[in-house]
Amino acid sequence: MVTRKPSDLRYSQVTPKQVYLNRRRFLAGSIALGALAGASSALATTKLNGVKKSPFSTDEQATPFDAITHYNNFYEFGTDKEDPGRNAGKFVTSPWSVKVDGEVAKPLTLDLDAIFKLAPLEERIYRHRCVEAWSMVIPWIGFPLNALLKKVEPTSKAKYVAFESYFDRKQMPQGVWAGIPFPYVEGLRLDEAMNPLALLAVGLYGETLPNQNGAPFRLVVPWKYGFKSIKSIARIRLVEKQPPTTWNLSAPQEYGFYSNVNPEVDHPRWSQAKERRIGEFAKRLTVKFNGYGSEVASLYSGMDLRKNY
Ligand SMILES: Nc1nc2c(c(=O)[nH]1)N[C@H]1C(S)=C(S)[C@@H](COP(=O)(O)O)O[C@H]1N2
Ligand SMILES: [Mo]
Repeated sequence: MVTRKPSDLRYSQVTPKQVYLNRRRFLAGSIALGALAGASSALATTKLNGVKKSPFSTDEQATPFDAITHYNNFYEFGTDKEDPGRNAGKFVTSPWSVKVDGEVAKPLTLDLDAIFKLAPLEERIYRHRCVEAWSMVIPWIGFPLNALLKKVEPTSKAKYVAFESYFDRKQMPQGVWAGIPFPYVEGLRLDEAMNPLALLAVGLYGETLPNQNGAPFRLVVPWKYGFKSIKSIARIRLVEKQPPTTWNLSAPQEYGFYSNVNPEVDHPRWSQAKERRIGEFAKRLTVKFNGYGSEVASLYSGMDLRKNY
């Protein structure tokens, strides 16, 4: 199912393509497809050019494309892992507009073209650890969130960044049954948001984001549980006070604002000590800050991470 005509795509680093089958052949040849690999319908994605490799990438084996795109949490499109892949195909992500305002000197409204041109695109192969105790390795394409934040010039009052996902109950009818409020909202402390690891992703595996992964652009915060990585962002606000976050609103005793990956602090209903890497059988030990401690641990020095879970 093709949801975007190549003629709709004018952003500079994108070239229209019908090489989906070539990509599928490439993947089948280079990666042993895991048990989750299924027949995937054609995705309306577009190849991204001029992407440079990042030193922040892990050299761990990337999770197969089919698992990354058919084992998703995107509750607006349903709560089963296969629902987003099934239901998000017709989600309209072009044209798109995102407002960046609040405590900033230079508020901005970005269209798709401006988003893709904001900063040089990098491939960042990151570990992803979901709070549900599974993990993946995902070859994202994007640019540091701090490139956008520097553009809008946060004022001295700006202490947090608040994010809001797009929500349209007509396009996301399955959201009614999700049991969480929409639009989905998330937040970071400004210094967390400025950390070079925090990424705004516009693609994965060399192409624009499939809708189920948060097209046209989403946050990726690799040292935090996956729910912090908010999808299909429509609004970004720099604010003075800690903003509300969807999972904390829904179950505050289970999900805090920080949500750093931490094997020492269990979820009240299950252990966080281990994780299942999608495609693997034996469980792995979960690493504090998802293995990114040398880059981010200093953000939390002096904080009690049991209280600030
Ligand atoms: N808008 C929105 N963003 C979201 C979610 C969601 O339900 N809605 N789920 C979160 C969770 S729990 C995870 S694990 C990741 C999953 O991202 P992926 O499907 O690209 O792996 O998205 C996060 N971002
Ligand atoms: Mo998650």
